Amino acid sequence: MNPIENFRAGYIAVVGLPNVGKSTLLNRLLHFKISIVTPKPQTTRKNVLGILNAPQYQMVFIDTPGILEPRYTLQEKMLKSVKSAIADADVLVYMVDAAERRQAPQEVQKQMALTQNKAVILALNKIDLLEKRQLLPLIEQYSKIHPFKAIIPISAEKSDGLGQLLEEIAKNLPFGHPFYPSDYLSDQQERFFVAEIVREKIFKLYGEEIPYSCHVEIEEFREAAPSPEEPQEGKDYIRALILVEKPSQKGILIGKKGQALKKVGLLAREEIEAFLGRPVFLELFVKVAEDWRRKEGLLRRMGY
Ligand SMILES: Nc1nc2c(ncn2[C@@H]2O[C@H](COP(=O)(O)OP(=O)(O)OP(=O)(O)O)[C@@H](O)[C@H]2O)c(=O)[nH]1
Ligand SMILES: [Mg+2]
Repeated sequence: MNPIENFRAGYIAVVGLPNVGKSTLLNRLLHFKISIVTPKPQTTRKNVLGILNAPQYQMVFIDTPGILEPRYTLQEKMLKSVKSAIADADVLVYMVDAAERRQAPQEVQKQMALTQNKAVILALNKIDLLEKRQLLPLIEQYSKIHPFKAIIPISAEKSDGLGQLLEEIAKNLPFGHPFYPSDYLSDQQERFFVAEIVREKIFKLYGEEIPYSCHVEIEEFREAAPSPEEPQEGKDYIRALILVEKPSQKGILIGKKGQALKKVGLLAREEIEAFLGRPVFLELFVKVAEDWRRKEGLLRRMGY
């Protein structure tokens, strides 16, 4: 028998409004923290690819930025990423926060305009915040607004309902060869994940303004050089540059006597070490790049 007859492979875009739990889902499905998660909306800014391999399928998930009405160039780029992920996908997992009233079925119906006639599985997330009796009527309402392939209540956070979701995704994938070697988890490089970890700590440690005005990039990533002249012998050296939009933000980010930034560095280093499985020496620098979120050229250079 042709092996392709029983192996499925395809792209699954995970899409939805900001903060509904898309990145959390990806991390739980892959059993690995591939995409950063924070309580703040608009955490994810670029598509993140995560590959789930099983004997019967290869699922290539694309975590996307939350869908929003763009107010500046960075947000336009974020929405473009969502649309390109949808265009590339064989199946969409459209996620809503079932506990959030703004995600009522009529609202979700409007968002279906974005789905480009793809097969859509509706994931009703955060059901851990609902009472059981609320669920059935909700499913019934959603079922009337779009011909979903399935409506699956889940709790990404508690890994509840994910088996059923995977089953449904698998059913809707085309038969075919895998796209990536079976030991691949993502196509991004270590640098990307390291920068994202730093950004996550900034999202978690600061209020409203700072997280959104920060961009993080890795300027230097040097693997440990076992030389006696090397001051940080035995550790990778990572220099991360944090760009902010205004001088005042630089001050807040750094904090009194550098204490605030130090905390970012400490938390980020711990997580980077766990991620890489080896010790690192992490240095953080802050620079002002006036209004970078609105500058096409800068954004392009930043990979948006
Ligand atoms: N109670 C509950 N909280 C959840 C669940 N899934 C995610 N969350 C929380 O919701 C918040 C947002 O989660 P993310 O995974 O960052 O959401 P996202 O959709 O990727 O957000 P953006 O990247 O901003 O679009 C975080 O605080 C998560 O811990 C869930 O099943 N139950
Ligand atoms: Mg996200």
